[in-house]
Amino acid sequence: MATSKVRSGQSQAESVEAFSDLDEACATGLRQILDENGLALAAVPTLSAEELVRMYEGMLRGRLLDEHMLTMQGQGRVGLYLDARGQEAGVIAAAHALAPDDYFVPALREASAALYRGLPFRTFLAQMLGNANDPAHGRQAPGQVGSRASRHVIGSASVASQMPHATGLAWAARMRGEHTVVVGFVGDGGTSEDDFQSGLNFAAVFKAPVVFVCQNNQWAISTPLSHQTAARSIAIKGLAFGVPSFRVDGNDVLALYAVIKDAVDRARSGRGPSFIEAVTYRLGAHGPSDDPSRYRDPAEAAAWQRKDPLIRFGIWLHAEKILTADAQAATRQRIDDEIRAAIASEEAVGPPPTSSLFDDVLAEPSWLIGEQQAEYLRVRKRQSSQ
Ligand SMILES: Cc1ncc(C[n+]2csc(CCOP(=O)(O)OP(=O)(O)O)c2C)c(N)n1
Repeated sequence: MATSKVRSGQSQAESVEAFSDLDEACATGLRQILDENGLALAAVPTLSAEELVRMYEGMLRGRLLDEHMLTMQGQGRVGLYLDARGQEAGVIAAAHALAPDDYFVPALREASAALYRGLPFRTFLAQMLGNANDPAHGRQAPGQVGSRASRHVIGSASVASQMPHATGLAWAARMRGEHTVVVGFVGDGGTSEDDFQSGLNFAAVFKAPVVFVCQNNQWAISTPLSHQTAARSIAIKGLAFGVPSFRVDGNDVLALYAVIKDAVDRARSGRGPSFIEAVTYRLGAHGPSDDPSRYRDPAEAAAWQRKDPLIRFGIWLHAEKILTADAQAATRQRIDDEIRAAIASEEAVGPPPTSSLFDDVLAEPSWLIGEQQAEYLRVRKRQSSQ
């Protein structure tokens, strides 16, 4: 960011801290590489064909997974699930920009990043189902997945709590002398929370190696963006904290990757945080109890459907002869088969043993937990003999 210099003898309060026209343009314009018809308008970031195909597969896996999970949720086979249909580009661009040791701190809809970064599909499902294979023994809040090995922090339903969490992780890594970068997600609704400001401010002041991505999907349940903020953009808020901030087409995975990768590199080299607004749309409902037809115009959703990030990327990959339309259809079938097989296997696994309720509660077993466990088992035994 371009800021005017503080002259010697002048306090920071007296100085004129300004951001440049370029900073403002980056935070209020719309960075785009692929247009809505899948045509490249600007230089494509350096990515091998293999990487591009992997990113496409990651987005497609997220989409298909969402469709299966929503069906299962409707049938009462999984608990709460919040989907990311239409928002896959930001999730996969960020996941691809990170190194394996970096951390991903999801908001509500970024579970497919965990799969992209190595969480086995069956473990993901075990967590969704809370079955005996679930490393958390079914105790995790519904719909929240996490992976220590893949450094995907378990989701928190508390909106915007991810901002201070991401900053804290990044700051801790910095204090330990590690080169770890953290990406933290937030929604447009989350930007009205205090945690948004605390996270950004601390990261900016202490140059924490963190990249914040706001999935501006236009709606926070039934609150439209126009009721969320009167600011010219969401990204421009970052400039007030002294954070380089960018507004990007959130359905353009190439533009998002380019901007997020730059931000990750900046963070890793000690140049502090960045803030990226991904302008996208929540194609589906907020969650299972929400009916968007009550508050939004179906024409709006239809217009965004035409900007679908997967279709756009698919058209470009086909035109570049990286992945033909037939190969895309075959990929869809293969991933769908994988998902169906994993669901069948994990649904056949029973619930965790009831005794596991008492495992890992405390580092050292206590007499109190022991007493509770004995009482619980006594009651269970009596009930099963009745
Ligand atoms: C601190 C807090 N306040 C309110 C809620 C209730 N709530 C759940 S989701 C949501 C809207 C979130 O909107 P946004 O941040 O834009 O994310 P999106 O759902 O669009 O992905 C709200 C208000 C909550 N979970 N946490």
